[in-house]
Amino acid sequence: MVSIQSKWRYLFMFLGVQLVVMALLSREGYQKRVTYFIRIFRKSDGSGRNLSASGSDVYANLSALARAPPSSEVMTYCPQTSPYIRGPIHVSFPSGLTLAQVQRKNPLVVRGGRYRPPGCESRHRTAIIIPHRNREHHLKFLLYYLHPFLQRQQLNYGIYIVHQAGNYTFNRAKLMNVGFREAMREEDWDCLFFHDVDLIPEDDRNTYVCDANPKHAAIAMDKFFYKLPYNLYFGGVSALTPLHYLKMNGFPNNYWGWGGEDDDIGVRVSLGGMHITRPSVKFGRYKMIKHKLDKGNDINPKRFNMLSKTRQSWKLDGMNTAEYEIVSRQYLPLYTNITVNIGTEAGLHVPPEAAQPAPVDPAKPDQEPLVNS
Ligand code: UDH
Ligand code: NGS
Repeated sequence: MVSIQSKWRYLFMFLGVQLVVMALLSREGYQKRVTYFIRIFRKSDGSGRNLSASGSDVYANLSALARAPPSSEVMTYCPQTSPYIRGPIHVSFPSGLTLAQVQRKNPLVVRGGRYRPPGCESRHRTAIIIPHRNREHHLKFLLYYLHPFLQRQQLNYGIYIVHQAGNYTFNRAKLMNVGFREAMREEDWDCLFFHDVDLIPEDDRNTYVCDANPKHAAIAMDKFFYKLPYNLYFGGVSALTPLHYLKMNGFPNNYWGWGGEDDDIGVRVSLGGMHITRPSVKFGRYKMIKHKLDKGNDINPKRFNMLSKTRQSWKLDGMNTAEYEIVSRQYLPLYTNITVNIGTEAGLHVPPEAAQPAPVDPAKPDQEPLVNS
């Protein structure tokens, strides 16, 4: 038999335990942990959409742009800040997306992937340069997001894909030199964005215009937990004016394979008497389409040695020595496709079978690209 006295004792003990639990729950640290777990559960709704990444549909207000009043005789400049900017963008990668769909969703984009705001004169002329080979699946998603993103910013823009011909080792920086020269041949662009094909901007306040100094735009990528991986990082997406580009003698031509070329470009910024600027971590957010190292883009074993010599080499290798041959130039509905022969490490006219590509890294035997959609 339990006496009335001991019943009270149990009741007080029970209330005491509850009090302790409540005190713990109300502590800030605990609340944070609870919120963290709630977020994990909210991440997946079963449809595959990432609900933790809030943000609006990048096409939400595009019809308003198309309805902008027709230009009067004298075009006035667009406002300093575009009224169509909305902030965070929801980014996901639905399967089955086609280029024809992207084209239909962007009726104001014309031949070669060009656009001008319909109702006003843009204050900025921006060329997007995308080094490319064998990443059509990524390109489709980038175009899907980039076109409306740039239109929201009321830019006069053009998108250039610089496609490396052949199977020889990939050379990202040299393709950008080609993109710079070929884009400038066509139009007096005042800003060039050098843009990896697999990076999708997640906030349209990250404006695609140039700063007084070279700008590193991809400051916060999801793969680096939305933080800069290291202070001098200049990879992914960067923006330079033609003057910046020439001051640093463009980009190096001799980084064949993966790694180091972006660090070399970062060093060139300071060697050219400039410094790197960046948008805020809140705006410069990017989602990367996941993949592995590509076939033909093995890790460059010479990169550290080359990086140690940038100070001596930058004036001898760059825009002033970029040798290439344009294979074709196609003005497609959503972009200008420039296919280029950039040669091999042995030179422009040495047949690829005679030139030896960089050896495969034994630590990376699996070179098959893997794409998530
Ligand atoms: N690119 C291509 N085709 C290729 C290789 C590269 O189009 O075959 C372009 C593309 O625009 C890409 C960019 O070059 O976004 C940069 O190449 P990358 O995506 O391979 O480099 P990133 O550093 O990713 O972004 C590499 C992932 C594996 C790194 C392993 C080494 N630690
Ligand atoms: C550095 C590379 C950069 C590269 C960065 C991020 O180590 O080219 O990592 O790489 N520099 C050298 O190798 C010298 S990532 O995590 O994106 O694969 O961009």
